[in-house]
Amino acid sequence: MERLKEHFRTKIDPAVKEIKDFISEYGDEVIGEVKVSQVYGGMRGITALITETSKLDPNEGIRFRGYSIPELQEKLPAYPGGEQPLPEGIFYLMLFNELPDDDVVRRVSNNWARRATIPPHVFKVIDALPFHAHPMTQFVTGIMALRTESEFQRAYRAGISKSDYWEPIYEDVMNLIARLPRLAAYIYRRTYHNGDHIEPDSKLDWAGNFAHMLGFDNEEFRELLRLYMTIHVDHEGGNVSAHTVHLVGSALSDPYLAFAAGMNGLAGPLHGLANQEVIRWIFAMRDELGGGLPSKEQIANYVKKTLNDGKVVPGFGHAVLRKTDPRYTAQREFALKHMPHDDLFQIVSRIYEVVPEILQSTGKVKNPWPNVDAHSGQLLMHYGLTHYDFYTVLFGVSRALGTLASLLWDRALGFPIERPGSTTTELLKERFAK
Ligand code: CMX
Repeated sequence: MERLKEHFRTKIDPAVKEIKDFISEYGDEVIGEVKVSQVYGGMRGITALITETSKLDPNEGIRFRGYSIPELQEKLPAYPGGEQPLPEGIFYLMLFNELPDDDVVRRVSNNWARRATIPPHVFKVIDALPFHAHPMTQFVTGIMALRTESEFQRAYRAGISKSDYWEPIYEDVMNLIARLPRLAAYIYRRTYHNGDHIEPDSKLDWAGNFAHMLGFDNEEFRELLRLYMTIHVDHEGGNVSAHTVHLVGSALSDPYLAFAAGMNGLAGPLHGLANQEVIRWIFAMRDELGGGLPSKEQIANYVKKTLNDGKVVPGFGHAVLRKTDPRYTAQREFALKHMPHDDLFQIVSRIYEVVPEILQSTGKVKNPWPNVDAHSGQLLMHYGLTHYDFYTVLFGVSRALGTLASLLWDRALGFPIERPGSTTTELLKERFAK
């Protein structure tokens, strides 16, 4: 058994025991109440999931196994000569609850590089789609085509015992993560570069190689992609993509099925698709105003028009966060360091100065501050990744690391099929009329 897998195996029994003991001691304790308004309101504020990999605080933002983004930028290994954390490191931290050193991160990198080959039929399936199929459609289709490789599906058919589920799930999780950059790069080059594909460079790290296969061999862009792939990994368990992967996986659907389902959720404009919507919205504003750097007043008028038209301002607001998203801040710092005079960065900064006050003045938006998607497109645009319909695929590749690390733990811990109850308005009315 490979070292990483063996290491994971040693973690399972103590974790199972810890949770069993905890439930037997505190299983009847109450951790919250559920109001009628929450049941109608998208279950906001109800804690009903266990997700060990990360936790979101409304004011502080995300922490991965207890570490904030600035802490991880300091503590996680970087590429030689680089500054940004390597996504291999945050994956290791989320999975093992241990900070990795350079050696460990290299081992994860090499492990994924060994697993990265995609069978030819996957490319044929993608090639059967029209070029105008949205990149997220192509991405999910590719993941589903890759399902022929699922070790869990094979093992289950052969009659695997419950206690061994984690082993083929581990293989599927590692294989899928390893293959996603190649899949995503294939879609990008097929759709926007006449199918002029670029072979992987297995000497590079996972994100560096991804940048290379996309066609960006500039070291600064690689650093951006390492940061991007690190900050988008996970946002605790209740967001649509993470929750979907967990939910679908709970039916013992293998990681390919579960992750594809999560990606269908990420492709919604209120979730991951917001990163492309931000750029579309900014460009539409710029076009309407005739180009250049819009004034604060012009931006304010455009925001008000967006709201009056019954639309959302993409990149702003959040179901849990109540302050500026630290993932936004990390990207803003990258921009301040590498491209402070970039035109689009000037616009993004100005939007940040104008939007919160207007959203606040509506009296209904609970969080007027920018989220991760308000900034990511600007950074990609700067380096020439201008096809914004592709942006959610990048988000998705990163989101695999957190959701699949969680899924592996779900199976290792033997979590049951998810099945909350539902009720009807009539029943609720009867209950409270009494
Ligand atoms: N622009 C306009 N209206 C907004 C808004 C925004 N950015 N954010 C919230 N609102 C509105 C809601 O639509 C809702 O209106 P109604 O009462 O008329 O239905 C009201 O304010 C209250 O919503 P909320 O409780 O503040 O926010 P929710 O938890 O319901 O929704 C989110 C959260 C992210 C879907 C919402 O803020 C939004 O639509 N933002 C814009 C899209 C976006 O950036 N999504 C990306 C989020 C991060 C990610 O997952 O990638």
